[in-house]
Parts: sequence; structure tokens; C-alpha cells
Amino acid sequence: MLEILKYPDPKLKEVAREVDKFDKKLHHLLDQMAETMYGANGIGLAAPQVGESLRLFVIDLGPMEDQPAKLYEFINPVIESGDGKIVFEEGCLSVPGVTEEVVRKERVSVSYQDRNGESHRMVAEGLLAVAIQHENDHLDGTLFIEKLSALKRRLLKKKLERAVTL
Ligand code: Y12
Ligand code: CO
Repeated sequence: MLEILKYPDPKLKEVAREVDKFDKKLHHLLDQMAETMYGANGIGLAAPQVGESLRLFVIDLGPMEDQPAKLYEFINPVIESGDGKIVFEEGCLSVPGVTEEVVRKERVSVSYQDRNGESHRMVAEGLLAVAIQHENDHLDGTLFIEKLSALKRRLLKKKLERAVTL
């Protein structure tokens, strides 16, 4: 298991760099990230959360509506477009103990590469679209708590800072 960095670790605020080597080291990192996500009962994990400043993330939402669980790996993702609006109660393994409603696009079109460097495009909606946007924000150093109203964000940050200094 890899260590999951927690808010307010400054590494969570960095903009991650593109992946340019699709080698064994990358495959090992992806495998370790999936193991870490499952081990922490998460449904998504981005490389910056484990201290790796790289543009990649893994998602597994578990079994849904008669569909078996599926592990998604997104490398160098780019959200090309989005539409609609969805409000979802989000949590994050880097902000333990906090869940808040966040407004996102209901549907997104995302281009990305797989672990072998092959390019793909996917249209995702609902929970998968939420997860992709949440994880993609990590690659730009943004946590879901930054998406809240100014008042909610201020109250929550005070609460989190108090918890850190206790
Ligand atoms: C929808 C919303 C957010 C995402 C991003 C991925 N988020 C997670 O994987 C959140 C995991 C999580 C796990 C927690 O711990 C346990 O369940 C044991 C948790 O509970 C506490 O921190 C107390 C909160 C969040 C994808 C899709
Ligand atoms: Co997160």
C-alpha cells in the first residue's frame, strides 16, 4: 500500500506533469494505486494523492446496475467537453471524514491514454462523470472542498485546520 497524502499537504496543490514513459515503472505505479484505493475503500485515486506528480488516476465504482465492477485507468486525461448539471455528495481519501455536495457536469467527453500509450475517448455520465472530474481536478492541484461556496469553504477549512493542530 502507498501512503495517501492528506489535506493540507502542499503536494496536493501542485499541477502534475504529463506521463511520457509507458514502461514497467508506470504499470507498477498503476497497480499499486489500485491496490491502495481498494485497501482504503475508495472509488478513485489520483497520482498526486500518493506523492507522484503525474497526470494519471484510477477509478473503480464497484458493481452498478447489474454491471460488474470495472477498474478504469486514465493517463494524460483531457476533459474535452461537458454538459448538464449533477449535484453529488463527494468524499476524498485525502480529506478523511468530510463529505459535501458538489455541483459538476452530468456528462463529460474525456480523451486519455491507457497504460500502453494508446489513445482513447470516452463519454461518461452520472457517477463516473463525477469521479472523472473529481480525479482530474487533483491533477491540477484542486480538491473538492475548493468547489464549495466561499462561506462553506471557510468554515470547513477552519474545522480541518483545528483537527490538524489538535
Ligand atoms: C464520487 C465522489 C468522489 C469520488 C472521488 C473518490 N473518492 C473516494 O474514493 C472517497 C473515499 C472515502 C472513503 C472513506 O473511508 C471509508 O469508507 C473507510 C471515507 O470515510 C471517512 O473518511 C470517514 C470517505 C471517503 C468519486 C466519485
Ligand atoms: Co480526491
